[in-house]
Amino acid sequence: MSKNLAELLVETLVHAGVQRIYGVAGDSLNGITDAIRRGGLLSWVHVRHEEGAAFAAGAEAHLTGKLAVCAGSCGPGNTHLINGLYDANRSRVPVLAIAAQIPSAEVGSGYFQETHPEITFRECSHYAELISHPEQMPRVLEIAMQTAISRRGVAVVILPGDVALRSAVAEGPRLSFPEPSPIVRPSDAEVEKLADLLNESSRVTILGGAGCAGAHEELIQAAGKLKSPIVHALRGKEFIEYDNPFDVGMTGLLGFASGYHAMMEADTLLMLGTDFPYRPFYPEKTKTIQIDIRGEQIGRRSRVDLGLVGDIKTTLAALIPKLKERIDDHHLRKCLRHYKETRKTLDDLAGGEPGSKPIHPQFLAKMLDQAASDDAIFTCDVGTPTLWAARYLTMNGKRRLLGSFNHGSMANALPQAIGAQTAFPNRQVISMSGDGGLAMLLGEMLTLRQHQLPVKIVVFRNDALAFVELEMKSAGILEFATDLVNPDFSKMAEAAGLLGLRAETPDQIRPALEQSLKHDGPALVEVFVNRQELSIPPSITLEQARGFSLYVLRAVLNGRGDTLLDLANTRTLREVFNVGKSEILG
Ligand SMILES: Cc1cc2nc3c(=O)[nH]c(=O)nc-3n(C[C@H](O)[C@H](O)[C@H](O)COP(=O)(O)OP(=O)(O)OC[C@H]3O[C@@H](n4cnc5c(N)ncnc54)[C@H](O)[C@@H]3O)c2cc1C
Ligand SMILES: Cc1ncc(C[n+]2csc(CCOP(=O)(O)OP(=O)(O)O)c2C)c(N)n1
Repeated sequence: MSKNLAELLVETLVHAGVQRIYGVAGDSLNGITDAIRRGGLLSWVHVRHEEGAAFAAGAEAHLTGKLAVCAGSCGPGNTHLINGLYDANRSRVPVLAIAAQIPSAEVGSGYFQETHPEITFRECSHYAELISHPEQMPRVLEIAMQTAISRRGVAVVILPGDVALRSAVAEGPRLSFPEPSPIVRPSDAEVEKLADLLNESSRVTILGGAGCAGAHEELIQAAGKLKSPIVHALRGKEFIEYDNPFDVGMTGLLGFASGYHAMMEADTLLMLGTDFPYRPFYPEKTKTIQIDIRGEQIGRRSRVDLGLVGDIKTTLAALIPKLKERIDDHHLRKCLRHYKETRKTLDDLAGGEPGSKPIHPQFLAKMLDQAASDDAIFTCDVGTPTLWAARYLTMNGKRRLLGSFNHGSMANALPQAIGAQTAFPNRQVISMSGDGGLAMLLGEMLTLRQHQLPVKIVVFRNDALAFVELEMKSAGILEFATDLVNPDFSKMAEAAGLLGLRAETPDQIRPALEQSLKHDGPALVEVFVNRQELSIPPSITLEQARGFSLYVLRAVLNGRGDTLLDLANTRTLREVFNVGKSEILG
């Protein structure tokens, strides 16, 4: 008997190196789940919400660089995937989504659960096509996989349940070649021009992003010759910050004053593999050079004087021999000094005395950073956990950091941890969860139990949507609709079969973290952190505040969360940021 399309689909995925599918089963997926069961070569990772499946697949793809797969049954089953798929697509990680469809004969009749995934997923994918005929398989599936891999994003294959059970025409997968790895760099003349511009400049600052992955050595060499400080955008943190004598921190509202000023004081800004989105944080008068593998990214965020298309590693390798060794390192030294001071200010905020309340979330983040293993994988929820991860986690080239940094969706951390732990069963995986974020996809705690995934959930419990409160305060709006009446998360965890622990004072944190990290199974540590903690942004000008609605800074807490400083009190801000009064928003 010939195989059916579902079997051919599974065979094609296995042939391409796919190891698992994250999803929730359903009638329209029965052919596929049954083929997985019978084939025994692909595993089915049963999650509790399809959004979790898409986030998990996105995390796997981010960490491995390889295609990861999720699936949802027809109608609501695959509609639930959508938010995680947006995230994967915007993070440019290769994810294939299998969207099952209602019986093919019913399409167009307004049938039970009928949706049109070709339309629904259009905006969050590079490819979304319906398989309605056996002749289309495996070609359409292979086009989808090739698209996800080569365009680094999401592709969706839509397959009606009945079509999945029809006999295949083709005997097996058609394509069999390793993923291409072309060398992409600007032309010799362009590299020459790039070198000339940099050699002529006297204060070069590098802004590096996720596109610097794998280019650490070249980045350090280039910065060494140029004597340039390196600022990173958040998605570049895991690739840039470690073993980096030129590191001056991050920029942006969650960033460091030193990162901000290093960019503002440069005469030439060299953007390497970054799409840092916040325009008010770019210098206006500086000469800007941008290098990106995607031409369409160039000039999106800032005016650019020289835009080049190339892979960062390859382009820097071609550039470095053409760079003159700069002698004057005044700009670099100044920025490094500033970084040291900024780092100290931030570290001072991460203190905690035994028995004293409240717990500063900075302290928790720092404890976590110290307790975690050398190759831990951290995920952080959108909300204040992103802030604390950005500022207090130390990267070392082996650790990884994932968030929903480009899409900015809450509830990302736990399902991303599921994908990370599934792909790397022997590594420590830590989800830095907000209490709002955790509750949003709380059911995924059960996935940990179901698959015995030893993920450690650390809950930053502040009984609020604290990041939103921060935004409200900054905009001069009274907090409203942000209270969270929370359960005892540690007891819920226990009830779900996880180890559940609590820390209510600073001295209880380290023992609880260590106990959870040693525990051979999933665990949750609930830590009561200060609700009113606010962060000090690097600098805010009137112009920037207009362009960046998150933070108008009408009110700023002093960083310890107990004293409200009016922004009119520019004296304090001047002390903190060392900037002139006219620069500060009144
Ligand atoms: C609540 C919240 C607050 C945030 N605040 C901040 C903040 O204050 N500061 C901050 O920095 N971020 C912040 N972020 C994250 C921010 O939204 C962006 O996600 C981040 O700045 C983008 O980082 P990136 O430029 O490294 O990555 P991306 O936006 O992913 O850009 C990477 C670029 O590199 C290119 N590229 C990829 N591979 C290569 C290659 N091999 N060679 C060349 N180019 C390549 C890509 O085409 C792309 O243009 C925040 C996020 C959240 C959720
Ligand atoms: C799906 C989704 N809904 C709403 C928002 C808006 N939002 C951003 S941060 C945040 C609060 C997050 O709260 P929590 O997880 O408790 O973390 P906290 O900031 O309190 O530490 C909200 C509601 C969002 N980004 N994503």
